[in-house]
Amino acid sequence: MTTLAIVGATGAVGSVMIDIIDARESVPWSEIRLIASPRSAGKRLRVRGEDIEVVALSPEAFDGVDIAMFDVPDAVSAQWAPVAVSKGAIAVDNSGAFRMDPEVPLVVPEVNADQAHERPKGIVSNPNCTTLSMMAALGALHRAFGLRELVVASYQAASGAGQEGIDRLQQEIAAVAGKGVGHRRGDVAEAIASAGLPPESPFNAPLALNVVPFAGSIRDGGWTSEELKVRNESRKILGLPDLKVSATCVRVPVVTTHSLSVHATFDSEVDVATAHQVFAAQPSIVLVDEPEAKRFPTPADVVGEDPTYVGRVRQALDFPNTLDFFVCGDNLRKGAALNTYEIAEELVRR
Ligand code: 2RA
Repeated sequence: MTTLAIVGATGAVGSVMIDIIDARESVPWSEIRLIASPRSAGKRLRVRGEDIEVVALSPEAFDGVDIAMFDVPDAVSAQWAPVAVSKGAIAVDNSGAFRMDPEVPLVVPEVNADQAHERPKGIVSNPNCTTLSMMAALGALHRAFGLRELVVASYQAASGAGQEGIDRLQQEIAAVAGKGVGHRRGDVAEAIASAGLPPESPFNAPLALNVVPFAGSIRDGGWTSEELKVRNESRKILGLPDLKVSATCVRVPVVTTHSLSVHATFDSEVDVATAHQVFAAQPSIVLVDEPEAKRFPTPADVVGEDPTYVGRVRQALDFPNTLDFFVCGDNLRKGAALNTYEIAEELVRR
């Protein structure tokens, strides 16, 4: 008898968690409990053909729970994941509250599944979606060639900023569509303002017909929180505390699926054919790399998909032992709900 709880069940990622559970041929759970804020309590959601009532977050909500998957704001996780643990559950947390805690493993099952079983605080963290979108590919290459340096640029979807981000992008697109704007400085912003959208935006600049070189919040030295997460989380997941990492995180007008352009340098020699073999051997990667036939991954082809898509694999011309490639991963699935659920599956498997 194993009880799984979804905390944040009514949110964007919580809904994807339910979709993933629905799509599994079989599940190891005897009960699935849906937990959310008191505002959502009482709603009924269908999971594997059964109507389940959402219960309000409270200590009692964790009674009898074995594994609790959290997708809630950092402060809510910081407060409630330890409560779940005190009630006997293992918390699998998709917030930023515990990711860099040395006593909390940060797990991507195809890279470091074993670490899920060493959890002094009873909590396992799920990485940020930007890091996660490239981690299956990087983990596989690291095993083969030994990763030494990493330079990445992200192309992050609006849904990384939650439902508010999705709504804002859709409203901006509606505001500029058919207006013929984009030829004159400021005309995109004017069209958005004329449509009555508030000047405050989760993206700090127009996202429709634009790209925004800023995601997350500002930190020391001009780096953003997203860029530091890519650096710190990659080091922790790969077990490479001194890995050299430089990241630039950019928001693009895509609803869902983060992409990254990766420039990775290894200890040993690399070539495209061997890298292709490494990617092909990793079940969670789909290789789409036929540049002559104009076949490469794009976020529009990857949204709703579980695997990470990899393409444009090139041996760097001027950097020894270095590959350049492009990856796309659905930020709500592998980037959030799917990896969290795969951790829960790993925990129950042992
Ligand atoms: C973003 N990675 O894309 C963040 C969400 N956790 O905004």
